[in-house]
Amino acid sequence: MMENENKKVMLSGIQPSGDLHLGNYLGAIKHWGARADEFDCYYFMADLHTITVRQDPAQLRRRVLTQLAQYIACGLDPEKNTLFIQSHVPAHAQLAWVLDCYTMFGELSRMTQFKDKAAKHKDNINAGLFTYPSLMAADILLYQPDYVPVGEDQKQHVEICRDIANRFNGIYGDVFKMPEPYIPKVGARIMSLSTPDSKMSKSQPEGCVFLMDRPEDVARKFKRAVTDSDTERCVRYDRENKPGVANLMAIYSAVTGKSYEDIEAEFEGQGYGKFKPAVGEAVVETLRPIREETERLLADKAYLEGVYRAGAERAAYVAEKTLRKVYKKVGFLPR
Ligand code: ATP
Ligand code: LTN
Repeated sequence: MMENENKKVMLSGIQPSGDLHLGNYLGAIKHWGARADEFDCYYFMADLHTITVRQDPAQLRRRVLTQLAQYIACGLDPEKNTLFIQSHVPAHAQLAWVLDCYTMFGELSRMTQFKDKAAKHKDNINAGLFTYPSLMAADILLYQPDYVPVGEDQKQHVEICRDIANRFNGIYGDVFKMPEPYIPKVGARIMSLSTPDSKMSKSQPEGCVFLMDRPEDVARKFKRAVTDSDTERCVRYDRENKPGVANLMAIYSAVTGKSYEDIEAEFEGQGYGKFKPAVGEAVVETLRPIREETERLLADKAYLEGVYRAGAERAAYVAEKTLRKVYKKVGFLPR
């Protein structure tokens, strides 16, 4: 049903390093399910990546399962998308090792995420944190995808993946297909509600709206959202001078489908007092069915187990095929 030679392939993953938030939804997951009939789709929980930062084992297990339930609740139908857990498919770690040997120290040193995380976790700058991009390249290249839908911050990792694939193909012929990052026009970079100059992120819970937040908490976070100290106080899109308002407009546009011009017209002459609760209300209504469906799914562990087992089996079939080809190309003697 799912594997079809003629269909284009789409693949992405998210680390279960915290609870999913509005940025993850609007920048990534929301766009994954939309093309499920047209594409052969693979979406996974990147648990191997998550241990680059210390995790509590029980929390990690809980988050992986919650994230799977959230993928489904956000509209990813397990019948149409292959949903799986990265550590269930050993080919990811196996190809990552091979690709490590085709990835340069210098290019890894330039990765923004590595520099940020190394600065944040000074006591644990481990080798995995440094080689994170070659594991991500393995995740991608195993499935020969056409598109990798991610938020803006992951673009650099998809680019290094292309560099690694190019280098490998240059030596061994056309082994890997060249993947394209697929970055949404609206929602690719949702900013924190409390500090609109930094991106909304689970590691900064304050200005972050989690998918499982109660409606009253979501509403409160929007009412308190930092707007701008300009005297004009009107709803107008100006990313540079009014980053707080621009961010709220991006969120409102992403959840309602309204253009920035429509939004400016809707709140003309009304100031921020009306605008902020309206954005909050629209987000509450977007998140309500997702939260309720996640809770329902989490109560049915047997169903979730069935989904991730079937997903791992389908994913491993495709991944192992690519891995065998790579092993042969580099000269490993078959067993
Ligand atoms: P971190 O704790 O590392 O900051 P995060 O909250 O940024 O984590 P990731 O797991 O790195 O989340 O990202 C998962 C996906 O969601 C990626 O495709 C990423 O580009 C996207 N994403 C994350 N944050 C945002 C955001 N604020 N706006 C839009 N997309 C985002
Ligand atoms: N680094 C990504 C998660 C990730 C990923 C991938 C995304 C791991 N492997 C492969 C796309 C394709 C992040 O969201 N931080």
